[in-house]
Amino acid sequence: MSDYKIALVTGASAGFGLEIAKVLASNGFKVIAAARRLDKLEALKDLYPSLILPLELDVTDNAAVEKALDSLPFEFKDIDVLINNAGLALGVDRAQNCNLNEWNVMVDTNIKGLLNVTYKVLPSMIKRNFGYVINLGSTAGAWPYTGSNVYGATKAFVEQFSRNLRCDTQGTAVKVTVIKPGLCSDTEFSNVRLHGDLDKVKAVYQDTKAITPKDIADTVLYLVNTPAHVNVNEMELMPVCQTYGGLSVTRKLDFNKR
Ligand code: NDP
Ligand code: 8X3
Repeated sequence: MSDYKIALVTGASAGFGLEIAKVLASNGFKVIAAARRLDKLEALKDLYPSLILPLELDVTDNAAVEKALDSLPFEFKDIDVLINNAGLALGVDRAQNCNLNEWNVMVDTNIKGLLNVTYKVLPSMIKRNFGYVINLGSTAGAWPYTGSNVYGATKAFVEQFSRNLRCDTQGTAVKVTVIKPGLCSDTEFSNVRLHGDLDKVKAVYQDTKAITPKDIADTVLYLVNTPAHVNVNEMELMPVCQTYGGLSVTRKLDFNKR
């Protein structure tokens, strides 16, 4: 049984976040389940009525984050575990063909949203000398690929911010981990990224056995059960069917073409 009792999971209406909330609640956690789609969170609450607190929240709206977290009921107030999971990718085009608004949405959600929530929750953990911040990065934060441009860069931010949080929490019992998954299926991620083009979504996972939300939720469960003196800094997970790409070379590149 984990020493931690209360978790805030952002992006709990789908994918990893939904499964993390379920697994934590199944293991006795009180879970503040945050996302924009309240109906999905209410459905989650129906499964664990006394353990789930649905919280309609857009993490990009800092005023809303402040207000929501200041208004938590007493029994959910002291957040022990923060799972910064809300995030998204938009598009797979090369940078020169991208949509600036989509870049900004990724920055606002994956970087600023994560900061808004962390900024609000971390001080109480430090004050209580007790807590755990788990951030969802991605293999895309470390390993570049065509079309990853801003998405990968936001996840590189998450990775380095997590490392820097380890430095800033030094001297306290607060833990920080960044989980960096690779190819994962059974979430809405590719549907969002590919703007609902189901054929393209299907092609992403065709003939693979990708990581599932359950794999990620079990990883979180493992982390929150590590001994108090152990900090797992980073976890990079890929399905066995995925591995690193090689460096890419264009042969016979025409420098004179204008
Ligand atoms: P999903 O699209 O299935 O879920 C994303 C969740 O984030 C949803 O609950 C969504 O809820 C929430 N969300 C999005 N924007 C906001 C916002 N502005 N405010 C609050 N909540 C928001 O994606 P995954 O579960 O696959 O991904 C979860 C995390 O894991 C992301 O950070 C993603 O980058 C990362 N990741 C995913 C991988 C994958 O292949 N699936 C691999 C590596 C990392 P709602 O729309 O209701 O607000
Ligand atoms: C999601 C993994 O490979 O689609 O973060 O970028 S990938």
